[in-house]
Amino acid sequence: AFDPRWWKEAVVYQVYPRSFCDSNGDGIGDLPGLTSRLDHIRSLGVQVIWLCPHYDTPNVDGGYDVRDYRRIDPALGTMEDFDRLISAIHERGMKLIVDLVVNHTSDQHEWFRQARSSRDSPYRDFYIWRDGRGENEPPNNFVSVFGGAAWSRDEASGQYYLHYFTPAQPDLNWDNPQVRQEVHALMRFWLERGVSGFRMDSICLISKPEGLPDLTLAELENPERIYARGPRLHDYLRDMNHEVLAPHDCMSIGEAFGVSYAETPDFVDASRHELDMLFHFNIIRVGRHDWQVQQWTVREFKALMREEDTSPGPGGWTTTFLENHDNPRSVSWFGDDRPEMVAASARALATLMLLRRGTPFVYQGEEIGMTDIPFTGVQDFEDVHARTVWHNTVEAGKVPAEEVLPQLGRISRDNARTPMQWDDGPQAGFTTGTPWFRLNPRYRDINVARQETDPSSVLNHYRRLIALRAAHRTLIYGDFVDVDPDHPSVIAFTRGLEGERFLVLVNLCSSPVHYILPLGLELAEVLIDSTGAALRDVLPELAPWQAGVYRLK
Ligand code: ISL
Ligand code: CA
Repeated sequence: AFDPRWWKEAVVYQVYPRSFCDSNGDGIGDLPGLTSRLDHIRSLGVQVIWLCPHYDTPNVDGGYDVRDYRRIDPALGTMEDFDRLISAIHERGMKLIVDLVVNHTSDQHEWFRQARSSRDSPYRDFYIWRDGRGENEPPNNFVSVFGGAAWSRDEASGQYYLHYFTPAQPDLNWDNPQVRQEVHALMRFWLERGVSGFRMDSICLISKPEGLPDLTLAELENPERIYARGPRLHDYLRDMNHEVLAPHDCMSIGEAFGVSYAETPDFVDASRHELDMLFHFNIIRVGRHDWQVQQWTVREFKALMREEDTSPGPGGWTTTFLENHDNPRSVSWFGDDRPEMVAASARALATLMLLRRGTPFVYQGEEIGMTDIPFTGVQDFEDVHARTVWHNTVEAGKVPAEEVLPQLGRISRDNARTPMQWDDGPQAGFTTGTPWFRLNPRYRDINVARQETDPSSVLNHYRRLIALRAAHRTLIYGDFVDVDPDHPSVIAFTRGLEGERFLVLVNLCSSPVHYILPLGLELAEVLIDSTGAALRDVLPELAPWQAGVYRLK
């Protein structure tokens, strides 16, 4: 038995608007630019677009610092541009969801300006203020997610305010009912303008720990685990669902930063009336702890896929993704981005990402296998997280630059934020001006135009996979079984529903592998094979990064 929903069947395409397409030559991607490229998105077969923050912002953190929730960032366009974008999306039979950034606002938001103007301001209690403990010591030892203290002292009143991210992103006080009402109202504002749901930024952090006690040394290792366990979190989510989401046929995805797999059903089980899905970061963060890069294995990756699959419980649903605007390019992290392997490994990753159980999220550029960019020094980083890490490690004299730079280069969020590579012309077709952030030099080889005409390109592989998923309910709702948990480089899982069974097979390494199917499995038909192999040639020799989906007997 399964519970069909449009948002389970959809594939979502994530747009980071500043880096997608520039329409007016100022070097910054914008809403008209996105509108002009909708046919590309539509051609993938996706039904939903997730737009990263489009709100008025001083842009300290890529728009995740909102100054006005009801205004469009003038760098991205006007409200008319937004309305035109929505209509053009609807004309093509697609829907739009937007980012909801309400754990914090910008310090330039009118509420915060009022709040900091005096202790008696009616907005004071919109944020979290405390006296320090003694001279120059913050109220407790909370650390920011980006590193450093989570408190900043406001000179005017001498009190500290809490910020889980940068000091320019003060956290809202959700315990104040007025704050919750304001958030509900702004959500309705966008729903009434035609959006079909929200990706909720840092949403699990909104309820703050009771009494704000110090973190223990162990807790300081992963402070988000404590931040995501506020006592009233589920009350606030249920309230939001009841007040805002339930009356609309919309979709909601919460960023599960800090939430464990075991806790997932509490958020997404349909009977809870909270959220539809979560984004867990265990898979995308395999092989790293904050900025530190570690070894990882395919076995470990498969174990996470299994846990992720069961995490929502029988009454819930999950997401599947290998990229977003906060992480390196998947082909550089999980794949092999050398020129001779980049396309094959991007096809392999697409196959396992799109055919797992869950709503898939494709990040702009992932569909052509865009790669990480080279960094030569700290001056190359735009990412406020990378710069904060540098400040707290190298500049603080704690870790040598030679150790930090290569790791930061690999994890920097900048890797995902270089301009979209449309063609091999000037500025990759992204802008006629000077791009706000440097282009990846590999755009001459890796671009949409070039892949358009090549049937075996990464782009066309995405299109085939998405069409296949849409054509088979089994690939959407069917169960997920990892049939070979122990193999060191091959991922083999089945999807089954009502007697039909498919096998997804992916060789996750750059060498050929001699592979025998687990006992009892026999291929009956090739639906998609990245090497174009015919049924009798698929096995036993798997080519480097060979990937496919096959009907089983
Ligand atoms: O990307 C991270 C660190 O580089 C994550 O720890 C990230 O901060 C976390 O997943 C929350 O991310 C979201 O909220 C942040 C914003 O900077 C991210 O871009 C956003 O996705 C604060 O709004
Ligand atoms: Ca522009």
